[in-house]
Amino acid sequence: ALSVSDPQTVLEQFLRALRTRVDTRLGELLPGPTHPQDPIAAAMREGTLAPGKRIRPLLLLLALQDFDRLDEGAFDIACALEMIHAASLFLDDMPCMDDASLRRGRPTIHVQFGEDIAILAAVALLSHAFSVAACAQGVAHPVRTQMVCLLSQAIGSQGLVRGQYFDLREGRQQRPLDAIANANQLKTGSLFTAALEMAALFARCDVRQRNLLRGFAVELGHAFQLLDDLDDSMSSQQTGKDSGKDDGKSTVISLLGADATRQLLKEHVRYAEDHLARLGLAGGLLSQLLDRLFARAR
Ligand code: GRG
Repeated sequence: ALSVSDPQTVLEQFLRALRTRVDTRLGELLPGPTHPQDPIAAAMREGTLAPGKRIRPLLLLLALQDFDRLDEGAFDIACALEMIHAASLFLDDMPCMDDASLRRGRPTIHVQFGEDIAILAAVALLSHAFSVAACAQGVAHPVRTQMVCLLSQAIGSQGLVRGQYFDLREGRQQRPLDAIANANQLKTGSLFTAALEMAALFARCDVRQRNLLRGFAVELGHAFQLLDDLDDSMSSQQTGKDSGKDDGKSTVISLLGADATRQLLKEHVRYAEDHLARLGLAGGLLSQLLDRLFARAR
C-alpha cells in the first residue's frame, strides 16, 4: 500500500493536477464549441484534447516548479507547445508521411475528417499557437516575443520540419548513427529544447543554467526517440506486422540492434540526470519525471 507521503504518489498527483489544468486551459483556448459546419475547429479540438501524455507542457511546468517560478502565465505557453505538437502529429500521420490510422488510441485526424481538413486544422493550430504565445496572459511583453521566436525556430526549416524531412527522405536508406541522431534531435528534441529554453526565460536563468537545461533537453530528446523506436519495434514483433511507421526506415535499432539501442538509451538518460544534478535539481520534479518516463527501459 502506498502512503500519501510516498514520493511517487505525490508526483502522480501533481502530474495529474498539472495535466488537468493544461487540458482545461486548452479547452478554453481552442476554437469552439464545435458544430457540424465547423469541422476545422472540431478537428483542432479532437486531436489536441485527445489523451496524450502532455510531456512538452509538463517539461516547461515542472522545470518552473523546480525553480519555484511556476505561475499562471506559464500555462498559456504550455498550451501553445501542445498545440504545435498536435499539429505536427496531424501532418505526420497523413498518407504522404507516416500513413498512420491510429493515434492516441483513436482514428487519426485525416481518417476522421479527411485529408483536406487535417491539413487545414494543422495550419490553423499552428497559427493559433503563435497567437496564444504572443498574447499569453501574465507574461511580460519582451519575454513573449522571445518565446514566439524560440517556438518558430523550433518548428521551421531548421527544426521539426527539417527532422521530418530527414526521416522521410534520407531515412529510407541506411544512414550512419550521427545522421540518425541528428534527425531524431530535430524531430523530437526541438520541442523539448524549446520547452526548457522557455522555462529558462521564465525562471530568469543565467547562461550556465540555460545551457544545462538545453543539454538536458537534448539528452531527453535522444532517449525519448530511442524508447519510441524500441516500443514500435516491440509492437510490430508482437503483432507480426510493421506499424507502417518503420517500414524500411533506418533507425538506431536497424543499425545497432535492440540491445545496443537500449544501452545507448540508458546512457542518454544518465547524461540527462547529470545535467539536472549540475543544476542542483537532482531528485526534483524533472528528475522524477525522467525516472518515470524511462522506468521501463531500465
Ligand atoms: C509544421 C508543426 C509542423 C510540423 C511539420 C510533420 C512534422 C513537420 C514533424 C513531425 C515530427 C514528429 C511527428 C516527431 C515525432 C515526435 C514524437 C516522439 C511523437 C510522439 O510524442 P509523444 O509520445 O505523443 O509525446 P503523445 O501522444 O503522448 O503526445
